[in-house]
Amino acid sequence: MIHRPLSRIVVLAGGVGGSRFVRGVAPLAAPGRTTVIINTGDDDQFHGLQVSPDADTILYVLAGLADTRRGWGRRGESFRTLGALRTLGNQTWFQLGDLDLATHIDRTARRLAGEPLSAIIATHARALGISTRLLPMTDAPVRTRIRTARGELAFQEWLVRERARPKVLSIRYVGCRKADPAPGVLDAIAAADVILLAPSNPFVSLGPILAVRGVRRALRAARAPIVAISPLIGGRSVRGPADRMMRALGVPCGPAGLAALFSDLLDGIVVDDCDLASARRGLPANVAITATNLLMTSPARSREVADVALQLAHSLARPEGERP
Ligand code: FO1
Repeated sequence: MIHRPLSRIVVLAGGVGGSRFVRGVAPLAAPGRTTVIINTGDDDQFHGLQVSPDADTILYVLAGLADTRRGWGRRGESFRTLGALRTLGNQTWFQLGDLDLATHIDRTARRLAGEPLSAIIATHARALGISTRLLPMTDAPVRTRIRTARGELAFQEWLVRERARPKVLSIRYVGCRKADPAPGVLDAIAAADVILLAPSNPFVSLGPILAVRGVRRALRAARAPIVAISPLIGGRSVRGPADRMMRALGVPCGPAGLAALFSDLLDGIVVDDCDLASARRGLPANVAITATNLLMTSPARSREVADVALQLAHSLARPEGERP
């Protein structure tokens, strides 16, 4: 079923939750009508290669190439090159599979030749037959850094090397003040009929996107309703460290805490069935709430969640003018 075929849908996304949600939105929209604005704060360099984990995860999921059980990388790949790099004395805690490496080699070569990241992601999407428009939040380098009691770490050092164990004291997005949105980002937000905040980590997936110059302002000015999908079920993140981060940073770990982080933006929120009562108690009256089973364990479940989010957003659409 195609959802309101002419609606222009913008999704802000990052991480595994983001990719699972985007896999549900894409088949419900007409080709070319969905734009995904992707977090690049997780990007880093390994073995001299430029790695963009969230862009690649979304690319592989939409192309049907992802290792969906693991949540990142490509299905059926081996790690022989990584093993050879280890033999040569390199650190290999960030696992890059042999097929995934092709993406990083090509991205790095194109970057060195002067192509911006947005053009490279568009080339990769086209090559893999993806009709959804994928935009990085910015072409400029923005890096999420995590301040912990053991010092400040790059995001992947904290998440993968340290297994998200050091307690988070604060988070910063280095470079965001100088980062302009990638070409097409602000136009897509302004032209959107529906804007969805994917069930991604609010601090390290959505936070960097909102910190890029002018993005939050553009969202506030957008005529489209903005609906967030909760990454939490019963106070726990479905995957990843969002719940621990919220607690460490003193944000209530539930729909109310999430809504507070986006209070200037939200028109609606989709929560899990088990969180409906607490959402009704804790959310401001101007945020519409709907509930469903938020576990996206299959493409069909992703479509169901996307369908609920789109229905809520369409019910909140204002035909004319800016948000009140
Ligand atoms: N996550 C891990 O937990 N361990 C890894 O070794 C790892 C490698 C990796 C390689 C490429 C890629 O695109 C993603 C990778 N991820 C890995 C996932 C990544 O660290 C995070 O899921 C995202 O950055 C969070 O959004």
